[in-house]
Amino acid sequence: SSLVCRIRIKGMTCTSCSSTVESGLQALHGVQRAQVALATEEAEVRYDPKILTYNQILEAVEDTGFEAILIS
Ligand code: 9UX
Repeated sequence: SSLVCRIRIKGMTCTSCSSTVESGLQALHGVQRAQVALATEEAEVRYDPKILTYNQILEAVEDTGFEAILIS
């Protein structure tokens, strides 16, 4: 089973920023798919809730140096 969450990410100013965030999310154990859109400042992440919580996903984004806020 999997869940999808959407996250607002603040502070990304170029495509390298969004690539860094996206790669970081994709490298997380339990993440099945991650897409980061620079223009909308949003990430969509499909993950296995048995392995990861959305709080851990937010923390992983913040560890890459950007502010992360859960949207849904
Ligand atoms: Mo682009 Mo982002 O030159 O931290 S990588 S601004």
